[in-house]
This record gives sequence, C-alpha cells and structure tokens, in this order.
Amino acid sequence: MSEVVSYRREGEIGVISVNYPPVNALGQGVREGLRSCLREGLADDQAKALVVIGEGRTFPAGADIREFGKPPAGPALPDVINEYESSEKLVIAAIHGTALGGGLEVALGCDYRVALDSAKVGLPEVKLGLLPGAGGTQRLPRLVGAKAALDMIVGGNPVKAKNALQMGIVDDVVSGDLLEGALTYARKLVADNAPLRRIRDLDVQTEEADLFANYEKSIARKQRGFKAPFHCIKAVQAAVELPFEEGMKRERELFGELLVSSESAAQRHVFFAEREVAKVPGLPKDTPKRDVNLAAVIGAGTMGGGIAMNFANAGIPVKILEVKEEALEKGIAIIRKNYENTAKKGRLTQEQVEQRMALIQPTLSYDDLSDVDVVIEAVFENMDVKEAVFKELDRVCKPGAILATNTSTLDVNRIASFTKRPQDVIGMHFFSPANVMKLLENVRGEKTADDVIATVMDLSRRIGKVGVLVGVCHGFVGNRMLHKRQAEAVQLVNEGANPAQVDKVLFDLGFPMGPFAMSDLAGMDVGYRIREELRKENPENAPARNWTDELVENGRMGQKTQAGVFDYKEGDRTPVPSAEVDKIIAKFREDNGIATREVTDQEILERCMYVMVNEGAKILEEGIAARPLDVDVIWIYGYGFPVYRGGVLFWADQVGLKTIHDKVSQFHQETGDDVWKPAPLLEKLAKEGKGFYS
Ligand code: TC6
Repeated sequence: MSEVVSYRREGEIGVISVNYPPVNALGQGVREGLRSCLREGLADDQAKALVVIGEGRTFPAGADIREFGKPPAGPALPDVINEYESSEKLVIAAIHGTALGGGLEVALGCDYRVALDSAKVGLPEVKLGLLPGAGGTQRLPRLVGAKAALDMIVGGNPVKAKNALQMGIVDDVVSGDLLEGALTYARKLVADNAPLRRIRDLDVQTEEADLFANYEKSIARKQRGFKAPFHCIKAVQAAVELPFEEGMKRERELFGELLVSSESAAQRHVFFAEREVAKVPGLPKDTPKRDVNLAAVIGAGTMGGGIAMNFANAGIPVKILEVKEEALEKGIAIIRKNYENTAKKGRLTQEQVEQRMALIQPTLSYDDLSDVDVVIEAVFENMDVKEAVFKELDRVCKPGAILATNTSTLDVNRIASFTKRPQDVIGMHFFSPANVMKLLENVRGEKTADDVIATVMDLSRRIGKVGVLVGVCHGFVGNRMLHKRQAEAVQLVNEGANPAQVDKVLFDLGFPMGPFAMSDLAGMDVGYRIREELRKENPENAPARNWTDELVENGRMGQKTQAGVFDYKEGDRTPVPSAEVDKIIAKFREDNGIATREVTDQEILERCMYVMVNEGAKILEEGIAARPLDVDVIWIYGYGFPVYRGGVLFWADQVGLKTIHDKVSQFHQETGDDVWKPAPLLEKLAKEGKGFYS
C-alpha cells in the first residue's frame, strides 16, 4: 500500500484517505495509492460503500504540476478515475478545501459528492495552459449542461459549495465534521439501496444551437494569444457530439497538444514563479513579522486613494491624510465613487461599500498617525516634499512603525536618511490604478531591517498583491527596463518607423497595448517635465530633444487631451493614427537632418525587446532583482506581459540568448550607445549556451 493513501473501515463504510501535504496533489504515489485502496475497499466484504477524503487542508487540489513535462509514470489519472467510476460499490467523495482540476475529476468519477460548506470546486487547468485531461471535459457537461461546463472550464474559476449544490455538482453540503457528514450520507445511501450513478452514462444537454461557435467568438478578444481556452471549447464540444469513450479520446489528444505547448510551459512557470517571489533569498522563513492592524496613507490623490482602498478591501482600517480639507474631501469622494461603480456592476453590495468606507478614516493632522503600524507616503515626486513628509512621520509615528514610500523614481536610501530610523523605511511601489494592478515592487533600502521586509512581503499578500522585492536604482526593475524600451521606440520612429507600426509589433507579441498607446494613457507631459528639468539642471548630460517633446508643446498630452501620439474620439480609448502627428514627426526629422529608411517589424521587435533583456541582465548582475523570476513576475503583473510567454526573461530563453546577444552586440557596434553594451551576464550565458533559467 502507498504511504500517502490509506484504507480503513468505519463500520460498514470503507474510507480511502489521501495524505500528501500540502495540497494532496495527485502525484504518482497518490494515483497508485488511490487505485490500490479502491481495490482493497472492493475486496473488503464488510464495506458496503466507500468514501474518498483528503486529510489536512484540502481534497486533492489537482494533478501534481511538478510532474508535467517529465516522463509519465503510471497509473494514469484517467485510468484510476475510470476504475472508480466502474466500481460495483457506491463511492462517495467527501470534499473540503479546494477540489480542483484532477481532484474534482476524481470526485466526478465517484457516484455521489458531499462537500463541506466552506469548500470550493473547480477546473482551473486553463490557467496553466491546459484542459481537464482526466475526463473533466466529458463528465462535467453531462452533469451540469454544456454551457455551465464551458463557463467553469474555460473561465477556470472555482465555485463555492452552495453554488455547486445548486448546479448539481455536489449532492449534499454539510457543516462541522466532514467525515461524519459523509459517513452519514453513505450509510443512508446504503440503507436506501441507492443505485450506482455513473456520470458517463448520463446524456449531455445543450441549450443553444451555435453554442460553441458563439462561445469562441465571445472569448476571442480577452483570450487573444492563449491556446488552452479554445482547446477547452473543442473538448466540451466533443462531449456533446461524440459517445463517451470517443470524447475521452478526443480530450486526451487535445490535452496532449497543450501539455507540450510553449504556452502551457510558460503558464506553469508563472504559477511557480508567483509563489517563489514570496520567498526572499537570504531571508530566513522564520524571520519575525511586525503586527499590522492599522495603516495610514499620506496623500489622497489618485495613487493614495487607490492604495487606501487596498487596505479597506482587506478589512484593515486605514487613515488617509491630506493637508488641505478640500483635497481630502475630493479624494474621499473619488474612493466612494469607485466603490459605488463596483456596486453598480453587482460586484459589491451597498452594505459592503459602507463597510469599506467606514474603514477609511480621513485626517488632516499628522498627530493622528501616532498609533499606525504602517504608513505609505504617496505625495508628489519631489525630494523636498518627501523630506518634509518623512521628518513629520519620524516625529509622530510610534517606534517600530513601518515607514514606506510609494516613490517610483526617487532614491529610497535618501528618503530613509531623513528619519532617525532608516531600518524602518522601505519602498512600496504600487502600480496605477493602485486598487487594480496586482504588482507591488517592495524596495529594500541599504538599511531596511529584515523583519520590515518580511512584514511588507506578507502584507502585500494580505492586501491582494503580488509583492516582489527589489533593490534601489533609478526606476527599480520595471520602469528601468520600460524606459529603455520607450527610448528605443521613440528612436525607431526617428529612423523611419511610424508609431502605429511600433505599437502593433508589441501588441502582436501579446502586450495589452504598444509603447505609444501606453504613454498616451499615462500622460506624455510627465516624462516631458522630467526631461525639461534635466535639461535645465544638467544640459551636458540631458536627454536630447525628440519628436515627443514637440507633441507635448503642441498640446498633445495623451488621452486626457484626446490627442497624444494618437488621436482619441470623445469617450473612446481606441488610438487612431494622426495626420497631425505624422507632420510633426516629418518636420522634426527634416529640422534635425534625419534621413529615414524602411524599418522592418523584426527590427522593431528586436530593438524594443532585446534592449529590455540586456537591461534585465544588468539588473540581475547588480542584484537589484535576486532572480530572473522576480523580473518576469514584475513584467507580467505590472505591465501585462503575456502570461503565455512566461515573462521577458523566460521569453528570452525561448528566443535563445546567443541570438539575442549577437544582435545586442551588433546594435552596440552600429550605434556606440551604452544601452546596447552587452551585459556581462548575457555575454557569459550566451557563450555557455545557457539561458537565464538553465
Ligand atoms: C490538473 O489537475 C490536470 C489534470 C489532468 C491530468 C491528466 N501541484 O498556492 P499555495 C503547491 S492541473 C503541485 O501557496 P494556497 C504550491 O506550489 C492542476 N504543487 O497555497 C505551494 O508550494 P510551496 C489543477 C502544488 O493555500 C503549496 O502547494 N489544479 C499544486 O494559497 C501551497 O500552494 C490547480 O491548478 C499542484 N497542483 O492555495 C490548482 N498546487 O509551499 C493549483 C499547489 O513549495 N493550486 N501546489 O510554495 C492552487 O490554485 C492553490 O495552490 C490552492 C492553495 C488553491 C490549491
């Protein structure tokens, strides 16, 4: 018998129990154990029915993802499930925690399902670039109908026990002791002489004639570039159109295609990377954490308001400070409006809106901050302003309070030096809109204490963010790489590309928008002002004037003026190429004696992406990011880099670092520009035939 699955009997019911922490994933040992324990239960004359249950925190939460990509080791999950479904004794799944993927598929191979009221069930394989390959696409539609099955399989989101009961996925919901509830249920079935109930024998219902074609159309935009959602639809269609056995065969084929796809490899990489970023190298797991029960945000502007909402959403009371009453009232009104809008869409009740608003306490006085555990400054990006704020915080905050800055460009070490407690100062760089974007770059200063880092990384998770620890440098990881790409995009237009062409190349790679649509969204005046400051302060080293300066000087600031690199119609965010911009660019080239040439899409891709890869390598060398996966998670959650490409550096490995290095060297020779000087790490890996991850 396998160690991870055991069989015992409770009266007339046999119990098959899975114990494979942390999530009872269906690795080879578990599959083997499930099969041998089933056989034991079937051979046990005293057992009238069998219950399958998970120990610890959950019913199996899916196949063991770490096994994908390795040579398969039997027994295969579909075969194990088939044995359960073919059992001559009733089998009841007892579900708690999260019965996901292969876990739910095991439960669907049972005759009946009993769930704890707190349980969730789902088929999230699509999020790993896969489909439920152990019969889920064939059995679920037979149980809930094709449309509901598509929603669960293509959407990948779990449903709560109560909803699962309504849908017919589970047959009973119990509270308290799950095993007791499942045994009672099983005894009743035995007493009632309940029949076997094999899902494979059920007919599948389709409600709509063109269901599958329409479904495909409805997800086309949102799922652009992903392969798995479309394969999921095909598999469910097979459940409707083919007999069970043939449907299973079709599911297997489609699953096999996904398993070896680059999209799934990338999505599985992201799954583990997202969990790995929380583990900071060199920071022991048992590093103590400070208590955070009360927070504060300085500044009620767009950023400050968004940050405060994160705390309220997580149930953590938060004070929000402004110096002027009018600005405070305006900020609070915007937060309320945001919540009301969410409520209008049905995602919050009015009661929840009020609960969240009640957690946000406006204040005009720094003295009110004497009891907060963490404070995040989100004021204007100017060192003098930051100095004043941090001196005040140093004066009023209690010892041990964490003092965080949301700066995106300024030196966190300098900010820390304005206080007498630099060990308590850290950067927490939120991305706009701060209540929506999942990334949080946590910036460790030279003197930041370990327990402050541990607390802030944990706090990131509590407020629903993916926190990534980075070091101090201009732009940290994300914006430092972004600025290099932006400069390259501007330069490509100088040389003859047009903005729409540049944007299309990056959109086609999978970004939600191109560099110029992005700068229009952010507002072009911000960068312009920074460049102008630099030109005044340090004309020798200042950035040269470029065509985007001319746009801003012509009143084209971006979406907010309905004119930036592109034109925008009122109330419409679609970028439209602009004849006026073409003229401004042409004049700029003429005035500066720039001869244009044809720029190919391939060159655009190489220059915009390889410059980021080279910079990423420098960031790793300097220790600003600890691992390639930190860089990748930042690009996925902060800038919408396509998950199915795994992150900038994961993507670079697929292209091949030698290819990238050779191009980077060529661009360096051609331009003499330092940005193209190959990073020694890139050079070394390319020479050794390695990737960032190998
Ligand atoms: C499938 O089933 C396909 C079937 C077809 C077969 C033919 N495998 O997320 P947490 C690890 S595809 C291996 O921090 P939570 C995780 O890496 C699968 N490992 O905890 C972490 O390890 P660490 C379909 C797994 O409470 C630890 O467990 N299923 C797996 O926030 C704790 O995880 C899914 O896609 C796994 N399947 O959330 C479900 N799952 O401690 C994926 C977790 O070394 N899992 N680990 O870092 C989840 O969504 C969540 O983990 C959770 C628990 C909701 C189960």
